[in-house]
Amino acid sequence: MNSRFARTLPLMNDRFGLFIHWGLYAIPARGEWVRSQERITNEQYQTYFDEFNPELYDPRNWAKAAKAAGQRYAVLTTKHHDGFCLFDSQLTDYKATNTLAGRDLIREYVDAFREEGIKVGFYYSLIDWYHDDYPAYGDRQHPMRDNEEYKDKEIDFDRYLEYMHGQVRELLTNYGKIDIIWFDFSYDDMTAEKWRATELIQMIRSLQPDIVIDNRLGGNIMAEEPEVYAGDFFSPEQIIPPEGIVNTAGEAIPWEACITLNDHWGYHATDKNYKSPRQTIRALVECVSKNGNLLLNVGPDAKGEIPQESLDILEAVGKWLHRNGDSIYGCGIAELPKPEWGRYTQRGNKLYAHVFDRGIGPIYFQGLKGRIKKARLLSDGSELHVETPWMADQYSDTESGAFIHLAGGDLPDELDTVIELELV
Ligand code: H79
Repeated sequence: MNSRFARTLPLMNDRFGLFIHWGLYAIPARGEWVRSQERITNEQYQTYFDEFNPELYDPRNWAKAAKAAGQRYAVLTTKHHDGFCLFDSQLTDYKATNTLAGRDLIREYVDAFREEGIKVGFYYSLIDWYHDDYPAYGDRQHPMRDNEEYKDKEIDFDRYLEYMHGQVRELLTNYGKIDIIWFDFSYDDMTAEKWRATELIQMIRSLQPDIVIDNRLGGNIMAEEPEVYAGDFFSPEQIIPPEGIVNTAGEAIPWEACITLNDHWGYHATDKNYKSPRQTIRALVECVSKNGNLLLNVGPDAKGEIPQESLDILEAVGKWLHRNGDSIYGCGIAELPKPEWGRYTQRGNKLYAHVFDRGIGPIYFQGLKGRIKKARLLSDGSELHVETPWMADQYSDTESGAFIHLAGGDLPDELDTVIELELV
């Protein structure tokens, strides 16, 4: 990774974070895009502002769940596309402080996650469906995009930019050291200098020199000489890049896949299409094996609690990481190609074999003949033996490989069995 991304390195060692989408849309419980999909006006949406009363909101519970899951950073929606602010902004009345919650919910989030030693990130939506000066009619995302009443409305986009920049200033001034700012998102001509991105980045860097910024303000992070606002990491959504990410010069680019546990980011009452713990663990392994992070999303409900299904998955991943975290934290792409039976991750001379599918007989490691100093099962530390199966020397295609015997009929851990190989 080139020096341009030096700032991003600590976050990339963390590998696993918690994404939290929470706001007024938890009440209709049909996902965070409900306003746009159902063309809900500000007036109609106001009922949710009036009702918002998250009596069970205690971010210490969220932080404990994240900690137990093995997550080392978190990113929470300070404002999503609907414009509602969880923080006590001086620039709007459309904020949690003015709801029945009656307080700055971001303050408590920051305190709770810091308390658990988890890095703190802010999601901030560039798009704003509440602000009068954000383009509405004809904007393909906006709830009022085809509402004739909005057709001849005059807007002053500079006023929106002042508001948006001002809110970012508030967020990066009032809550101490912030580790990540996660902007969402540019589209069509709503990108880069439209956001006055150069100026915005200068302000952000001056307020928070070590903060890590995503690549959704626009620009091209893949370029050899990216714009100042092109971001610190690449941000694929709902997909793990097939080949990892390199720039046009072939250099590795830091990246983070954001993936939600069901099929919505915000709370959805009937979407029970959850990933399994096994899929989730393997997604994390896949990201790390390609030099990426996983930002895994939950959508707390209107009362402020993370759905039980999501908590169960987080807990299972945490149990696995408790024993197998050495194969994730600080690890990245391995020096060997992807093996037939699973994936590799690597940290220095420690190579981690994630065995997803063992077949029968010993497990074969192409290219590792004479290179394995020590092999053990990572989950319990027990040693494993490198062996030469009967007549193996007669197969020309196994000359450079090593075999390791793993006891038992099937894999010891059906989620992901990890063999730690100390290489010479
Ligand atoms: O905050 C989360 C999403 O709300 C936001 N980014 C993540 C992190 C986002 N989701 N989708 N998009 C951005 C891209 C836009 C997708 C759309 Fe659609 C397709 C908008 C309208 C059609 C998805 C499907 C949302 C509504 C239907």
